[in-house]
Amino acid sequence: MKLKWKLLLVFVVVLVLCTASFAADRRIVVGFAQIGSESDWRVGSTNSVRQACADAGFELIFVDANQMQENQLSALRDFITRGVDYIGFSPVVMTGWDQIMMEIKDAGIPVIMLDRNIDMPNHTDYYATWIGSNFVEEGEKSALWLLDYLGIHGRWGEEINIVELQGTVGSSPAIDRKTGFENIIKDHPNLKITQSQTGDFTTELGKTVMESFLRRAQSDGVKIDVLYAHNDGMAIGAIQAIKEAGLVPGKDIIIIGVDAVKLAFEAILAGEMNVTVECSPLLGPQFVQAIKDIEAGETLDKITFSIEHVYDETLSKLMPHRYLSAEEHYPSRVY
Ligand code: GZL
Repeated sequence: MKLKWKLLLVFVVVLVLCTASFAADRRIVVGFAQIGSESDWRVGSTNSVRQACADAGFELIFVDANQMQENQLSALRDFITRGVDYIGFSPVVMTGWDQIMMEIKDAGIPVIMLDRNIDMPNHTDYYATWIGSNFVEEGEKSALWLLDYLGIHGRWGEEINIVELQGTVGSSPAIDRKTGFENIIKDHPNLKITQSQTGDFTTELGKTVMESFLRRAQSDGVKIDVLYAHNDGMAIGAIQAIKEAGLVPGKDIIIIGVDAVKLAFEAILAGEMNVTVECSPLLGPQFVQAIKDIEAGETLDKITFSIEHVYDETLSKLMPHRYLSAEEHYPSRVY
């Protein structure tokens, strides 16, 4: 073989080895635009993402948007400017992302949606996958639990007045949890939502709005039988308001929450709350795995649901195939 071909062969081999070495040593940079720290659930979500990225050796640029869309938008634009390898993102509300998602796509940066979702034309074209919970199912589970609970307490068919603490207005969990709950109660005209207002997923506003629900119920002479709170944080705030009004939460008013945070388990064990429908924030490992799969050249499913349960201390004793014991599972809770 002529010398020049030998030299060319050596050059190519060296180039391939250097490329392979660079690729193996390249540290993946991830930009994550988190909603905020409005609830224990959100803190659990943040901890899960941080831990999973640290375990994977990724460089994480993390932004807490304090529940403000403009902060998330500026974080996403900064990620483009910095040329991150991947973007993770849990949108505070569903709309207002069209322009930035097109800019991210033009920049060729894969997006992994976590937890909440966006609403724009052909939205699945703008992210590699969405990982989270089925919020409609969580709303349906909440209403089905209530039907089972009323049934075993001989209150089937009784006129039941429900007040609803909605999550952040315009967010996918608030929209879908309301839809799911109403999907079930629409077939039971004795179950009525008499008052419904956002508590923005916070304990403080949940208490304030529950105080207004109680005042109005007293002035209208329309008692409250059930509280359906779109997250446990608001339910905890409402429990404080109910106790300050001289009523017994969990007995005078049935308390339904969503998330399955530790404080909800503690309230259930104290008899002040009746049920919590799990919505797992522990999505960090699935988030990292999605990045690794993309690195390996795989095409991801557009939706990855997490597995979730319903915890109480009443129906779980009678229907263990459908409901789990809060007492039994409390020690293993991590958020
Ligand atoms: C649900 C998540 C919600 C939680 C709230 O996936 O987006 O936001 O239910 C949190 O606790 O604030």
